[in-house]
Amino acid sequence: MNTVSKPTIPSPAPRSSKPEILAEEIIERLTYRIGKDAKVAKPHDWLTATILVLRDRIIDKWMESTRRVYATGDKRVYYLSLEFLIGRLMRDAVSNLGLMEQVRDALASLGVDVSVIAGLEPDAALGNGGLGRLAACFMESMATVEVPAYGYGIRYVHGLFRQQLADGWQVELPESWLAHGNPWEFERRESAYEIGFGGTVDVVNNPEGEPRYVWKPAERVIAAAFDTPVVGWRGKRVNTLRLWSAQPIDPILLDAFNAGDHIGALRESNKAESLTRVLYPADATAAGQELRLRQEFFFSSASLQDILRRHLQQYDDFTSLPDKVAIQLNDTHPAVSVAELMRLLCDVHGMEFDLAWDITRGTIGYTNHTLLPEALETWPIPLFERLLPRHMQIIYAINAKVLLEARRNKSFSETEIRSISLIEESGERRVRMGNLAFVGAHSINGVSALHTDLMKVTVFADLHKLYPDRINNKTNGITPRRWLQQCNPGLTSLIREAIGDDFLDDAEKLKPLDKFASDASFQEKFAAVKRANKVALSNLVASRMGIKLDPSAMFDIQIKRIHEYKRQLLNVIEAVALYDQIRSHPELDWVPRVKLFAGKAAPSYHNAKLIIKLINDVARTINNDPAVRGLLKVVFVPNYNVSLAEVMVPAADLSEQISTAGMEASGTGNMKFALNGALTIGTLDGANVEMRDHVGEDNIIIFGLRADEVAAARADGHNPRAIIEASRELSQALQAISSGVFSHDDRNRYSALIEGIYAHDWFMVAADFDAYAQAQRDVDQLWTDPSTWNSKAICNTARMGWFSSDRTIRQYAKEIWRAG
Ligand code: T68
Repeated sequence: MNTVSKPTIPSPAPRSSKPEILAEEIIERLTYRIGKDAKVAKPHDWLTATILVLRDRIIDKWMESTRRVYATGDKRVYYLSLEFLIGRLMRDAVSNLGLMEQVRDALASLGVDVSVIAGLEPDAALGNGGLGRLAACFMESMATVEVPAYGYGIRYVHGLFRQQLADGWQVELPESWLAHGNPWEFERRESAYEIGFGGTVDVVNNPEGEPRYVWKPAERVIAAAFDTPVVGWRGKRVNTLRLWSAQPIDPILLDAFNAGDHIGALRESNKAESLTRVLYPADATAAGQELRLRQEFFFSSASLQDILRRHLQQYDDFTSLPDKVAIQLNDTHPAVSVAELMRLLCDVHGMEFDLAWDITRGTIGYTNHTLLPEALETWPIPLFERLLPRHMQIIYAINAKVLLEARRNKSFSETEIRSISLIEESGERRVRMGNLAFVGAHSINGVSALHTDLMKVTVFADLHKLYPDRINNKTNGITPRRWLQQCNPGLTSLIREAIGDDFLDDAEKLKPLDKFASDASFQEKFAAVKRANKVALSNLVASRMGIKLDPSAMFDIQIKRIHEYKRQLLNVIEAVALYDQIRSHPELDWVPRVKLFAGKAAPSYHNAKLIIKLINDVARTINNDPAVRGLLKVVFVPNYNVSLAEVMVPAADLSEQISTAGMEASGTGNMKFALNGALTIGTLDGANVEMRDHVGEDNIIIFGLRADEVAAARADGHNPRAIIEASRELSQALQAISSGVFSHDDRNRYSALIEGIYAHDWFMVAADFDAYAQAQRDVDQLWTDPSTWNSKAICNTARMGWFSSDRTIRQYAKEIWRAG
């Protein structure tokens, strides 16, 4: 043993944030870390140097946050998510550290424009849509409301694909956000774990108790940790986003290489690395492929091993786990964690099954994000058994326990018991991940009030009957730092002038802005900010697409994943109907509108891709028709991502939230737009319902069938053909589209798509069309009175504070995690 006593190591002096010092340090990093002379440095070199300087300011606070949770023994929250759609990080960090001006001045003194280099940062798209973006907002809010938290996910080499348009069709290109390195991340070599797949399970009988099971995996890979700091507002706390990367145990098989098998020598290595190479690009559908199950298990197991190691470092055993650890499963993607935590506790740490089960349920919470049947994950038993033989046994054991409980409770019918089972028995036998997550969690939450109510009567009706206290609601939220302060600095300054700074720390303190809704001079300033944001978006559209927009027209925006239930199709059919009206009635005073769309379609989702093409076909025809006289423009902006949303959201006058009622779990884009002073046209779906309650029904345009009416129409045999025949506008628009008016090169391109509306209209496009078109004309009417429009827009901003993700996180912390 080495007996030399440990020296006292001094901590580095805290960093100054004066612009002169920042500038000096930027030069220092540029020279010694990047190896570039300032004279020849390129904008991306300045960006990296600036990030490295900021990082140092974050590290001090990061270490302090880590020390604090060790000292206090506070509960830690672990957010397990296969997706984190974080976007760019520099502006977030600068703004939350309160260094906006200092960094701008420091760079200016070096002749560098901060906005130019900020635009070069890659947009980290480790997610598909709302679910991934929610995880990113939650990370920022957990740091802000000072919940000690870790996000756990996968460090995909390729995030969501880049979207290009080729003749109006979506084309997918790889996205390589790590291509030039990532100055935000730290590799943690000490935090690496072995993850197994396949193999066999040995049973060792134990005369003193339960038999011991030993899983002998056939394959193993290493999960290596990469940490990114997440800074809360005013730098209060810095939490960690830990992303796992798969690495081979043997990087190269030298024997094979030396024997001349150069490709075979790398086979293992390639196989390991392919595990975390790409994000699955489907949202709202279960991927169903083996690699996906491997990804799910890989990151669940690595995260749980890490959590248990950290717990044991600080506490004696795992009986305190539910008091010191909360694990939140973001949808069912990490649901295999239920079985893996059981395995680690029982097989690795020797705990008795029943105690492990209590601890597991005491620790895990599960958030459901969808009711869509095609999105509910199930895995074929043969696949599951082959890949995770021990987990399959554990799932059977859990299932036996749960079904026994249901059978003891005499009120359950055989049908109900079948629907509670973790195993789907009809047809091919499959493991139901939703049921596994439900029974393994003490809390199951939905993401809006309506969605939570529907969960109780649809997917989880029978499990809810068995465990009536578990389902609860946590309506989604968005971080007002990124989605107001950073993306809309003009509006932020205006609000500060009017009501002071309190709202910066508590979004619900936007309320006093209500008083200014009818103030004519404030309305003017509010409109001027909106106009400036519209000019900025117009410049972006002009430079990327060569299309000129008129910023005085109404900007009507629908941006989100392309999906039939989100009904971009309803929007574009209405555009066709309006086009028809404008040409038929040139004498009327049409309100000039720009209809903007953006969003990606899952590469395998045929109809979604066809809808993108339709929007582009319609856009070409309308935008080039002189008879329209510029009164209507349709634009599909390619490659929607977080950074594009940050420009489009502040520029919207009208926000389209028009999903078929009962199908959008919550929506979060809806909240971003309203906070930035857009009026919403929407159905009573997801969080739109609660938005109406908050902003007031005079300040939102609601139309269409409600969720119960949609269900009733579907059950009673809805007759879309009759509805279409009764609506001249709709039948003409559908006729035009399906007969090839917008697709001369392929007249039948849209016949099947439109035929679906006539035949079944599953998404209620025909059913809601007239109500939607009428609502749009009401919107036009409103637009002609700018003072009324602006006052409603101001009310939206003033009353949206409740939708801050700080509020959501406080509710999770209090009611689910009992932390913070
Ligand atoms: C979204 N879900 C909901 N899923 O659609 C949206 N799915 O209403 C809600 O606001 C949001 O979650 C946050 O709660 C998704 O975004 C996915 O992205 C997804 C990804 C893979 C597999 C299934």
